[in-house]
Amino acid sequence: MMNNPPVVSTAAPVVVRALTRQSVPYTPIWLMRQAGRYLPEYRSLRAKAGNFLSMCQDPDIACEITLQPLRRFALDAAIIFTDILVVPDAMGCPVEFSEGQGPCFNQPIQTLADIKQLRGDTALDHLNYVFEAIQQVRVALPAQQALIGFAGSPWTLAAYMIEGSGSKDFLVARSWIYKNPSMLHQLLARLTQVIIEYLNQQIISGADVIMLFDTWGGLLSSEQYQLISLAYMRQIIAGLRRQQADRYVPVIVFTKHGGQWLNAIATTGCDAISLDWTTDVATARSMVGSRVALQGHLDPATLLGTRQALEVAVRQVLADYGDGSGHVFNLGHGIDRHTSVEQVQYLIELVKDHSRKYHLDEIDARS
Ligand code: 1CP
Repeated sequence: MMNNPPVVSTAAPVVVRALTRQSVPYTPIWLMRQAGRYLPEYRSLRAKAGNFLSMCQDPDIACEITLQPLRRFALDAAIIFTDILVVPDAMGCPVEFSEGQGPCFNQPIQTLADIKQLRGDTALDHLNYVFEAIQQVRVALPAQQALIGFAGSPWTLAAYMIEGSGSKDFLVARSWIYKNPSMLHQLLARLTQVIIEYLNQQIISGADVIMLFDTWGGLLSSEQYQLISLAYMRQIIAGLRRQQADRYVPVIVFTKHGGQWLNAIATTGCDAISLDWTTDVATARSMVGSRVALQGHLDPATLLGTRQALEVAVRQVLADYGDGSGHVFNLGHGIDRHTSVEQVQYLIELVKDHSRKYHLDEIDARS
């Protein structure tokens, strides 16, 4: 079955056009975690600001960091500088980012009372700094470059709130599926409502694209993935006001290690699926056909290898997708902090140089 793609203006950013499978002259590119510690200008701002969360909460700084990678590289999109964990924080479950230790919740969710105490409607009042930063970036960004807004999936956020920190397997959070299923679903439902309003407000503030980061969906069994993660992402997508008066805002879903569930993800109503590095683009395309666009999947480790190996890998990803629109070049996960800026520069040149030949028919069709 083919979904009818929404009609998007030819003046829309290239990334928006690719995500809605409209013709584009080349494959656009942006990179997960493109703002961050591999950039010297980020490190120097971070050293001055001291604290990661306070950088997110200052719209001027968040705007500046969002734009840093776009000043250096010919990227086709910016992603707003914030974190998925600002949402639990705004709901009254405070998060701290301590140096070298990752995120930490000092009062993890343990009881039904903890869930009932979380802010619902009023959580958004504590996220104004995100909306202000989005407005500032949208004003500063050229029209052809898209601004990506985002949120964590309800399951991914719940996993941190229950576990209290990052984890390899989130065993405490997963044990709730079998110990406290009704409490877990109440938490997921509450998060879902807040995320819908949060993302709609990002759209109103100027986000051109929305991405859902379901980083820990891949830890679930196939059955539980549908019930605990996908069902709530489906509700979120249904609740988003994607069609604005003057523009359409596509939605991307990223479930890390979700390669076996691409068909199910394609039924959520999303416009695109982001692939991690374990699911190649050709396999993904054969699974989902042209129902949704694809993003990803270059292994972030290729940026730590030789230039030759990077070129081979980039050409492979482009050839795997093949002719036509519907692909946004990206990594399979975030850039590693030890990546060199030269290698990122080279990656972007390679994609620009080698992708045009896959879009020749589209250019002919338009002229
Ligand atoms: O300077 C620092 O020490 C902070 C490092 C850092 C950065 C740069 C963190 C802490 N978050 C961020 C920004 C961020 N986080 C962005 C915007 C920047 C960009 O993409 O250019 C985004 C989209 C995120 C999203 C995010 N945060 C996710 C989902 C995507 C993913 O990477 O899977 C997750 C899981 C987080 C939690 C988080 N925040 C920070 C860290 C180190 C982590 C991961 C912790 C863990 O492993 O559990």
